[in-house]
Amino acid sequence: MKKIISLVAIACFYSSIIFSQSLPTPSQRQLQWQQMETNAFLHFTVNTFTDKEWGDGTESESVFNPTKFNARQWIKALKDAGFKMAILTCKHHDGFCLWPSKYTEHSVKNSPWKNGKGDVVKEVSDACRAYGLKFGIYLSPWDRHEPTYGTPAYNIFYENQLKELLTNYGEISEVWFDGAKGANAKNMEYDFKGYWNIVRKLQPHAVIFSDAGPDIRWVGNESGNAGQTCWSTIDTAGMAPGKADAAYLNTGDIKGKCWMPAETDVSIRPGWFYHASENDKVKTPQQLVNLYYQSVGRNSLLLLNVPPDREGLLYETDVKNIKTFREILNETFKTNFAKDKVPASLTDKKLNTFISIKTNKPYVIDFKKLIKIDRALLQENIASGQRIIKGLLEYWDGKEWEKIDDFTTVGYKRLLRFNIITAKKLRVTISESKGAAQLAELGFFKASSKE
Ligand code: FUL
Repeated sequence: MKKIISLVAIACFYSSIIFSQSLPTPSQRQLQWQQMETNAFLHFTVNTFTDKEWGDGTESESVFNPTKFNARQWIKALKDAGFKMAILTCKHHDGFCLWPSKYTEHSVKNSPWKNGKGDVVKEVSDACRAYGLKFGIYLSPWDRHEPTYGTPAYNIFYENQLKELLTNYGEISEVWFDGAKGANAKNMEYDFKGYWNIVRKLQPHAVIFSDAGPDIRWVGNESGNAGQTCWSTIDTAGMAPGKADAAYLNTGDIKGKCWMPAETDVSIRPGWFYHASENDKVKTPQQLVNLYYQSVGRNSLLLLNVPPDREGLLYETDVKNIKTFREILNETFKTNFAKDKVPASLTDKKLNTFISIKTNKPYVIDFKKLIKIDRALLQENIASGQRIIKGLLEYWDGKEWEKIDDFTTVGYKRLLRFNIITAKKLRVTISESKGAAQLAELGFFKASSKE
């Protein structure tokens, strides 16, 4: 564990010196990742057929038989719903591999599906390419089937599997290292440093997720809630996958020296895997919209799990709800009332065109006519670091300035939801910031009635 901690700490120390005089800043891959906003998780394995959440590794390969398997149906549905990447559980804790790995017999090659000739990883990665989505992999370190688990030989086994996935399936854009491990699991000292080196070498553009980064951190819960205050910076001392302070990860750290934005992973269903008994518990489009505000709207990224069913298809309710979710968001954010009322750089949807705002110098937007709004959007030019600590949004009621809402961190994106107000003028005041704030985008909207 010590090795991992020092690897992350050294990387952060150097990046803070190289990229900025004082503030930590994102790497290119982190910057690109954050702007994807909504990605999808695909949990699929023997559990789908045994109705479990955690398989114990004794499942027979014969249970895996998705009779109508169609990865293109999954990815088309995700594409239509605006998701930018799909991350597949290539191997979950049960050890069953969705690709015909050379290193184990516990895989699709011994299942009845396509007479053992199928490869889910290939079909999903091909479908992603066909529909223009990025593709990411989840390879559970905790493996309840593999006999070498608990010995140093397991690290070699794991690295071999990682290499198969990183070399045979084209571009991989995210690698998800799950820290989960059952309370009674065998002791196992994972060589995370070695795993991460392999990712860097074979897929240098991929972001690496774990509780403790090194690129992306966990948000600290599985309910879809980034902190109201959410810094993209943390300090990784004492942290490792499976060993992290959830509350600290949730808010990040204003003083953190390491740029490591939070990813909010949450399932569209109560469980991570498909269970027919949960078909009437699929989150509604409105609940999904709430998740968007609570994650992307708080400087995080939403990784929404949409698990395929036993036939090997995304279930109709899930498909319908993600589609409506996107339609609602598109409608809400269609008309920005700030357009043409503020410098073009604030509404051009580019982070690197911005205006500098000094603290406690209110920035006034005069619409010259009455407008009705109930949503606000702020974005920082995070390439120069995350600066805004605190701010205030007010409207002119004809006599004086009235508070609409106050906020803490902005970072990549801050969305504010408030009761509808009618006003001719608004003003934004940044009351605390690490130097001048670099405001990249500003928006005021009237929410869709379907929210
Ligand atoms: C957890 C796992 O134990 C769950 O099964 C799921 O994969 C979730 C995303 O991560 O740690």
